[in-house]
Amino acid sequence: MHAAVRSITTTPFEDQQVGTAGLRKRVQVFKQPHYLENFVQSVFDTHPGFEGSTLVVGGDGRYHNDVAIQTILSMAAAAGVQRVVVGVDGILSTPAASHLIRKHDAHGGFVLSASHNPAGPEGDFGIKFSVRGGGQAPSSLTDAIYARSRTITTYRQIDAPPIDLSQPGETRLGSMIVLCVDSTRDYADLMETRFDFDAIRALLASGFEFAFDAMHAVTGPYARELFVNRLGAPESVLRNATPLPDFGGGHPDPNLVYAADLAEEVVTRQGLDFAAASDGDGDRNMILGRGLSVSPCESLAVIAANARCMPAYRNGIRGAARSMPTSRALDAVAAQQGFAAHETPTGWKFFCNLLDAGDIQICGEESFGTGSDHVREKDGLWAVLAWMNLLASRPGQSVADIMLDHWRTYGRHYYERHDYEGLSAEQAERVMDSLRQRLAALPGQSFDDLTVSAADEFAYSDPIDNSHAQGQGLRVCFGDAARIVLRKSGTGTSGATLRLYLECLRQDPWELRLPTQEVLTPLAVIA
Ligand code: VG1
Ligand code: CO
Repeated sequence: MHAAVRSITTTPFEDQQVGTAGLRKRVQVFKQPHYLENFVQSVFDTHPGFEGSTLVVGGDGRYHNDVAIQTILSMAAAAGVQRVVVGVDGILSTPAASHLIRKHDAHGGFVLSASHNPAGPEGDFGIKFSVRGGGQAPSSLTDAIYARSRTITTYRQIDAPPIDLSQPGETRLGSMIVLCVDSTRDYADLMETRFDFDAIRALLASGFEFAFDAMHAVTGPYARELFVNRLGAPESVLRNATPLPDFGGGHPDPNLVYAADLAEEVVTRQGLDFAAASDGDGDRNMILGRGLSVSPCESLAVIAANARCMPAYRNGIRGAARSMPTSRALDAVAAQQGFAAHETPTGWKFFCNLLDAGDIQICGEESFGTGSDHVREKDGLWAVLAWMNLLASRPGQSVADIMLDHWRTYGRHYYERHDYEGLSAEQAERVMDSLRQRLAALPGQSFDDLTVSAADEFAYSDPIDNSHAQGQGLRVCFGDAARIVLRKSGTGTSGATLRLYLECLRQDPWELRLPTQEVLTPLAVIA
């Protein structure tokens, strides 16, 4: 079928600068005529090489996903893309999309998601562009896309009716091939190469009580393929496993606030051995054990400390990385085990060069994100399987046993993040500025029994491509004992959010099981 390419005249929008993870705005903003088109064309104009190549497209299934996908398909055909790989119904989790980009050696991919932000006509929408290799576009590229979006005058589409994406199979759009795939199979195949599925199957068959909450978002079908079809668990382990365009009216952010029911069942009522949840686009994870929740910083440290139990890392790892605000629990493991520990700015894209170079195998963020070198995004279900693999390798031990053992070996980094939402940009800047002004004078000053050892504004030089990222958050260190971090969020869609991160290390045996609040309150007062 031949289809005519149409050039459509447009005018620029001024606000298409991406944040920590893609361009994220209210649905109403994305629904404006030309808004999505301008951004997508700016990508095609800025990042050459799409002609004759493969593109991956999919999203978390939220409201407006279907419409946006058809727009991108028609623009891809006009841009001369040879083949688009798209998920059935246009659905792909963020890690599954990264995997498909790698598997098909695609030139790039578009993932439509605003992660855990609420969906629906009044909710949020977003788009992330990923490059070959499956990682989100680096800042140099997103800056160029932003610059292009401010001068754009036309975009191109082809004239063709929408494509049916309800079944796997191949169709044509103009001269472009649209390959619609069931990505749950590809994804589960990848997981089978990373974990000891036999051991996990045996664990699940041994009376181990487990639940996974997909929060009505993208991971339901992936979780069914993994836990039910391949690992033999009953369907009843799945909660909220049907993706809904409005996420059931919920807020698919897997934490103790938004996954409160699951937390109450496992942590308070101690009703299950192990439970987990994931977010809107499937890249975040929450880990719960009978009677306790595992903080993401510690989950990262525990997974890295026990990497050898996973078949992929039988011989150990060369290195691991954490985002700057993530607690130094990982560093304590690295120091004892002798692997490298890297500290990068917030946002998964900063891990990608290190992963590509083989310098790190495992990485994570305090914001419920953990992952490895199997893809170039954080991966919620990967983290859940990593924990199951770990539990399977330590028969008879509970999550609580594993944590206590970990704290005895490495100490416990008590940790908390406080979010100050709904601020004006000026208010947020003023708070940042007042601390920024004081940084130089802080070292040597004492607060209670803590003395500031270093205070600075975090900047990062990428060791692989020497790119530089400045203004990545303010940090005040009290040696290894404690740390305060303050930074501005880059994922909001209205107003400004400040995040305050508090961390305190305790190593004495009697200090390993204190209430987090009790340990951190003095530090909060100092902050
Ligand atoms: C937040 C988190 C950050 C994460 C980002 C994207 O960014 O703090 O660690 O990488 O969200 O996560 P910010 O700038 O608001 O602090 V998401 O799941 O898109 O899945
Ligand atoms: Co997410």
